[in-house]
Amino acid sequence: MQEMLWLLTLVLVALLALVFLAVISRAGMPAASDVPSRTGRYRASLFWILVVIGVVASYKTLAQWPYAPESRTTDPVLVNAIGTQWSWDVDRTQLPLNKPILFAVTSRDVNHGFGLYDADSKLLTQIQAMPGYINKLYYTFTKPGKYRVLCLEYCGLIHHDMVVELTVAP
Ligand SMILES: [Cu+2]
Repeated sequence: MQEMLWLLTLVLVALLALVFLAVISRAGMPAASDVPSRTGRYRASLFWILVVIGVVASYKTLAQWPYAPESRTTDPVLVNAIGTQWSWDVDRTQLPLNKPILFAVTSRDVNHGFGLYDADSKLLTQIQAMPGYINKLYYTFTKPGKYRVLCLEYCGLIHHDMVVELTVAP
């Protein structure tokens, strides 16, 4: 398998090199045709349509990223969370409803991923837990119930055991 992939890579690299050589050999020649074609006429408008589609699609999809803007947050409830191989040390697991929470996240050893999940195991938000840094994650719970913090970054043998349960109540 490895051999076959290596040969395939060599063949593709050789083909790419041929394309480059063909382009280089034609450099400096006059353009094949300057007669405006149908696509040529609409090229500028097509370009701008693509730009608009790209901007709208980016805005729509990026807006769904699970990051709460810090500027909306006033007087948050502080929760310190420390990742260690292989557990979370969270100083507060009973959390209030509809109040901004500031998770101050760090690590004692290696990088971990602080992932906040709801009862249906849907990822709500996440941040890196890094030794030597305190990363701030703001989140406001709008539904009461059980939530879980899981490690999102593989950090060793018992990585899957890094779970802590949070309870949100009014
Ligand atoms: Cu971890």
